[in-house]
Amino acid sequence: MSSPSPYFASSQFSITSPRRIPKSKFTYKQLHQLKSYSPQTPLRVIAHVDLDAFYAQCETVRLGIDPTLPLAVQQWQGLIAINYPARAFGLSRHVTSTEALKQCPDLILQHVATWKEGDEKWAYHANSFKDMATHKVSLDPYRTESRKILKCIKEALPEKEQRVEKASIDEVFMDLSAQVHTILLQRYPELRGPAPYDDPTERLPKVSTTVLDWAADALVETGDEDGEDRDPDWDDVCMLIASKIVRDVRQSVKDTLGYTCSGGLARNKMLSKLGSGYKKPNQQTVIRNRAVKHFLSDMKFTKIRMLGGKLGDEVVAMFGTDKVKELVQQPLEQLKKLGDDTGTWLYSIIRGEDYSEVNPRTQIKSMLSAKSFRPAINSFEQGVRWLRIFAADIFSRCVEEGVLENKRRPKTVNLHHRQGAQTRSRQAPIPQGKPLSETILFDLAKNLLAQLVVDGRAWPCANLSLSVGGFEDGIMNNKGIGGFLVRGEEAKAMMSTGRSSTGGGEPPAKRRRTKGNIANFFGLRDDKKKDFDAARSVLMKTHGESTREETEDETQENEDDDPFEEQLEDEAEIPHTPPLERHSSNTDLYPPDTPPSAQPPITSHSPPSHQHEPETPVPRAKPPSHQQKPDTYFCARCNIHLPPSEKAEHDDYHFALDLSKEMRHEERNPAPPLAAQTGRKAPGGSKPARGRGRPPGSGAGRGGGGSGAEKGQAKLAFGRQS
Ligand code: DCP
Ligand code: CA
Repeated sequence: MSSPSPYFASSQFSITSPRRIPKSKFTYKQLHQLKSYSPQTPLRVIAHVDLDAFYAQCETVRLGIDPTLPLAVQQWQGLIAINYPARAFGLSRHVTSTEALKQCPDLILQHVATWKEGDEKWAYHANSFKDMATHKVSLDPYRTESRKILKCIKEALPEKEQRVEKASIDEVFMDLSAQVHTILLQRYPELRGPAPYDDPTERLPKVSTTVLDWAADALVETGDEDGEDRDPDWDDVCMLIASKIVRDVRQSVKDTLGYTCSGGLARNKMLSKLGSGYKKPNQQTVIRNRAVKHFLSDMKFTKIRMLGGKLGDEVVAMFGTDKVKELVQQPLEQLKKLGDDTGTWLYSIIRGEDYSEVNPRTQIKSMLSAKSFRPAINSFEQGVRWLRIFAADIFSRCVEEGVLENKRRPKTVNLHHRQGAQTRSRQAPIPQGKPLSETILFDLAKNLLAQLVVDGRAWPCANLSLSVGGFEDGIMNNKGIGGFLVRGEEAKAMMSTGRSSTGGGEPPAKRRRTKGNIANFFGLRDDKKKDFDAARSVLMKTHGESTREETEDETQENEDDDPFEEQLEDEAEIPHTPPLERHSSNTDLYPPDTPPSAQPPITSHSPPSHQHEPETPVPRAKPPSHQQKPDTYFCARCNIHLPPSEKAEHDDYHFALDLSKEMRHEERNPAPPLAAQTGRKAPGGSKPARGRGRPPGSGAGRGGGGSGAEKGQAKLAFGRQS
């Protein structure tokens, strides 16, 4: 709280008649909480700023085009951003470029920049909409503009009283509470000083002005008959002050960079975001506390953050409505059918309660480069070509993040692979002891793809995406030479990678591999074999020359057709984990039984990371302790790590393979009748003995199959489990 002020002496409070003077609804404590950005105060002011038709504006500004002309940004045949003059012709993201031109013949169509394989950098190519098969979209130009906008917004706010969160490429949240607090105290001296009787629960004096000038703001109505007649309180004044700040910020973006944006102001993030989308373009909307109930009541809850996707659909299906005003009729217990946390969160959010904080971390968390294939791609070689572009794309962005100067660097690399509704992913740590390079990224990515291919069912592939994550501040001081040795996890990253399988589509039970697939192992198809061999050789190469000879034999014998069963899980989503906070509302919007906001739901989940701890090949004599990690199964014959649940299938695969070798051998060198009569077994035992119930480690799965080709597997022993 501010130090005692001389102005306070003349305040309207006195010990003899403290309660007769009309007072504010808000307390000194709540005013004080503004200064520390507390989500608990109902005086809190959050703004959301969203660029209008962002990519379209980027192109308009870049090309110096008159912004009143209709323009759309094209990606292949589709439109991904449409400026407002073009929207006046009824254009939306759902139309193709051809249809759009019919609807608006003067439409300026600008294709996004693309990476062409082999090029050093993305570029704007003429007619690139025809190059879908060989080019990959680059959003770098928009990311660059996004960074400039963020910088501009921050510069328009006081350095010491700003809290800005980049929410997406063209959105930011700002918690203006502290800045508003300062301005409030400057402008209204009666608010300075300690609370009467030093009691922070004392009410603030009433606002001295009765009319607030909202300038050009779109003001959401209260819906109540006397809503506008009630005198302004300090929450209205806070909003007014913040509204001027947002107007100035928007003006600064326009003056400095030429972009228009829309703003929303309210007491929390959820409402402010709804506000910025309420009136567009180039406007700002204020949702005062007194207008929240009315504002939400006409709204579809599917427009609320986190309710736009699967969770929203689930709620609609369960309660048969998408309207807030109908859902608020449901008691908390009913909503808890969605789960306790989700139900409680939903109960609060549809009443306009959201206590999530504006997170000022604006640094990049991860980077992703992806491509959807139409038609799907069908070979390891094709996949690798795209990975080269992804690696170049991501690396160039890493360079901008200061990776070369070791300011920041990612820790993990992920490859996601989609086939129909099923997705799978592989993850590996990025070696930290040496400078990151495009080649390192590419090699890791290639290795991950090889893992997927060797595991089977990789083709046709509809989408591949490579991402790096876990960005950390780099260590700037010199490391000893030992720091640059690749070892432990890093060494493993270079050769074998972690595994996390995800999926979609069918429920897991349906996806279990049928026994009939064993038979498929015997059918060798040249194209598949070639593909499998290419992937295998990538994995083998990472083990160094000493193992290559032996593994080549093995590779030649590999005949793969869907050898492994996938352990499938739901497709990954970004987890939503707003802070857990409890709050007693000070507003009278809802009845007293409104529960405190509780833990918001985890509306989705990340796939469990089955990242396998690597075993280091150097020095072999002293393996890291995690070598024994029980949740991994390492196949020394393939040099890959698998979840234990896949061990049985994997052993089946080797069994089938060995059996097939055996049979071929027999075809070439027919066994004497006597041998046949002795019941000569396939390596590792007979089929019935090799079902799922067999003891781990039995049979051919660990190089114990007895075929000559596998002798050298002992040299790969660094990956063994025990
Ligand atoms: N974007 C995209 N594909 C989508 C949605 C968006 O490529 N399905 C890109 C293009 C948009 C940018 O993201 O310009 C920002 O998305 P918005 O949803 O904010 O849309 P706009 O900024 O284009 O329009 P608005 O004025 O409605 O915010
Ligand atoms: Ca936008």
